[in-house]
Amino acid sequence: MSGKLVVVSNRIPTDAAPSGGLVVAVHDALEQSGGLWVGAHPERGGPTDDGLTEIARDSYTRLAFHLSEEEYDNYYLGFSNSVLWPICHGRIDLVEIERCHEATYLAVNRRVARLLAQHIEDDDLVWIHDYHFLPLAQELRRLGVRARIGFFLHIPFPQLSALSTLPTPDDFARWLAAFDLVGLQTRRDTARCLEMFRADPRAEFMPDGTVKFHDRVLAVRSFPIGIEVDGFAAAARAQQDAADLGSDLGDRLVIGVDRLDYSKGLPNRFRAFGAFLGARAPEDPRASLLQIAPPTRERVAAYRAIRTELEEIAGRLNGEFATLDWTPIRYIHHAVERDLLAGLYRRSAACLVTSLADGMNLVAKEYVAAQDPDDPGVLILSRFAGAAEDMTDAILVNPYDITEMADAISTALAMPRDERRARHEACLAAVRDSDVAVWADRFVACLRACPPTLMVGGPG
Ligand code: GDG
Repeated sequence: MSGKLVVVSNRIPTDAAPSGGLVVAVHDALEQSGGLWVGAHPERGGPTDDGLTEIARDSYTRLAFHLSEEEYDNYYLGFSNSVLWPICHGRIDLVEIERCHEATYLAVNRRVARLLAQHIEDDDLVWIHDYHFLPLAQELRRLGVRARIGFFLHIPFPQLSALSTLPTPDDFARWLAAFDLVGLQTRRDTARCLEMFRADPRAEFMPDGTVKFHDRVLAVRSFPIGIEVDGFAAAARAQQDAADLGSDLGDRLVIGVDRLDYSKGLPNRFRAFGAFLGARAPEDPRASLLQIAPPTRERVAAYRAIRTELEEIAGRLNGEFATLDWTPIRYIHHAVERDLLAGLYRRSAACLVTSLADGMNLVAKEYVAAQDPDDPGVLILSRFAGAAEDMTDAILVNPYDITEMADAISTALAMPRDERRARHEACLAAVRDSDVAVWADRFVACLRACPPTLMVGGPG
């Protein structure tokens, strides 16, 4: 019998009843096991070396570590989001290497390990989330932690060649080898991770598919993340008429919802919508693109650049195609409330997900869950999103091919109802298979099944 579950993630919910699929799934898993959730304090500048601050305690406890402004800049915006994020998303041209960013990233992980280790018993299960904490297991092992430690990477596993961009490329494999279980979004990511170990002379493959790295053995598996399907569908039904969108959005709505991130392929999406508008005959129905793109990481230059680029494209296309009573692109640069979003998905005849690289993409799953099964809209989905691996009945597109995406918009808007229903049914089955509660249970069960760690330490 295992002890408690300990979860570590960069963001930690501060409200009593957290919302959002992943947060709810982790919350439920913790409630069952009476565990501990540790993350960065939402307010910066608190005492950085003074233990963990309790944020909430009910059926489980939430504890936060503090980041100074400088640590936030170097660890979060710097190494995490200006080195690891672009490397994992195949944008090594955007990598910004600064020695002090790397040093702070390692120092924050070392400190979190020290604060965390006091709370971990040998029979606990420790579940660490995402690229902010790649070296955390190695640091915990150095402190003698013997508990099983699992890692889930929410973003794509980097291509082998991109890893060479890291200041010390060999670190990546060593960091991962300190975990007992490495979970990835897709089979493709799993293959990439195994390819990295195969190319590493320090690694050896065991007959059962696990990887032996010095004196440790780790399992690498895919756990495709999903959403809370029934809850999201119910919100969409309840909210479908909630917002008055005005009359200038035309007859058909095409929706896009993304954090304003260069990995989401927004400029090409806008260009494709422009190409679709350019090919439209005057008697064709008017379609509008409703793009919701809340800002993120705005202090990183690449994020400011993408915002300017999009505003320019949207302005140009509206200038060219708008009429007095029709705005073809409505671009909203702030967050929309979650239930309202569910209703907007349901009202949209098509959804555009055009990521150039994406671990999974939950928007694709939310759109499918939100549809009326009798008269569903059509999902247009990038082949480069993890979601495309199992949602093969969406219209799959190459996000670098503007003409193909423009044609996909026309095809989606003209698609007969029978075909829409058949595609939706198949996509919905895939979304149900990866329901987020099932995802969390699968990961925790797999971690629990890992053989206990016998040797502590290993490669320094
Ligand atoms: C990372 C990986 C992986 C967006 N705008 C608003 C809003 N959102 C919500 C969406 C969706 C979530 O944010 C975005 O999730 P994605 O999966 O699409 O993308 P990332 O944020 O990049 O997430 C990704 C994910 O982790 C989980 O593992 O799938 O590949 O990159 O839920 O609905 N929500 C609200 N208002 C908005 O304006 N309420």
